[in-house]
Amino acid sequence: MIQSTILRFDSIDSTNLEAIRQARACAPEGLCVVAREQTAGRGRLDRSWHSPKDAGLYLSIVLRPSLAKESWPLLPLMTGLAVGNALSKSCGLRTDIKWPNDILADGRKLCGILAETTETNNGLAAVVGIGINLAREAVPPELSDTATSIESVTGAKPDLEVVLAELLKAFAERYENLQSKDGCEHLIREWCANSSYAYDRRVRVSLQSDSFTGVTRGLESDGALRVETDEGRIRIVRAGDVTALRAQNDGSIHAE
Ligand code: BT5
Repeated sequence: MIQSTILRFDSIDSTNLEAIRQARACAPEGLCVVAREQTAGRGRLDRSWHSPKDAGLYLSIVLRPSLAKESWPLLPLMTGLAVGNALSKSCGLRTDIKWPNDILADGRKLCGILAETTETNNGLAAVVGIGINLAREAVPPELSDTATSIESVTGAKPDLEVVLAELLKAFAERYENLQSKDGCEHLIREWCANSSYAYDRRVRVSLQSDSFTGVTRGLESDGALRVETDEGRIRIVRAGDVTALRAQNDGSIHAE
């Protein structure tokens, strides 16, 4: 099982960038970078992650997975499950997962996950970054409709160290399971059982240059989302944003 050495920073540009720098400098698997604040926290597709001081848990883990390359996209899905386990244990919180890996509470985003790969002298490494909103201040006013924090949901800001310890434990267990025999199939089943988005959810899928609506129909073996379009065709989504839609009595469709 991976043992995490924790490297702590008061302030850093991005824990993912630091973990990538460490991986290139031969950091061992399991190295975990944690920062009290990020000055250039990153989301997917060059988006930013709001990371004010002491309001969230910002961390990134260096991995050197023994998995076929086509299964590496399962790493962020596995991380989403680990976050769910950790928040349940440390805060008694029930969460949902929106494909690919937003952790939601009361339908709002509580945690984001960013997985990246980098070439190193020891082979290709993966870096998995996790941002969890602990306190209300983690959520900027302009995101208050779509984002939330543990403090907003439970009424109390949790102890960062308790959440971190549970997270590293859950992560190590799930990572070991993923790399065991039938680990990938097992992960897909677990993910589908823990996400209200896996099956029969009406969604809008926004791709870089296109968007369409349809109903979710489970995951492919590499974690891609299957969506049945309104024309009855199955589309496989490997990169994109998903928004839940609800049907109105008049037949029109609105974002939830
Ligand atoms: C993500 O991207 O959700 C991945 C976020 C990963 C953040 C962690 S923090 C530790 C590590 N180091 C990093 O530099 N990053 C990782 P995406 O799905 O693209 O969502 C980004 C969008 O979420 C933004 O465009 C905002 O709309 C929204 N957002 C930004 N900050 C947020 C926050 N604190 N809470 C909720 N939503 C936020």
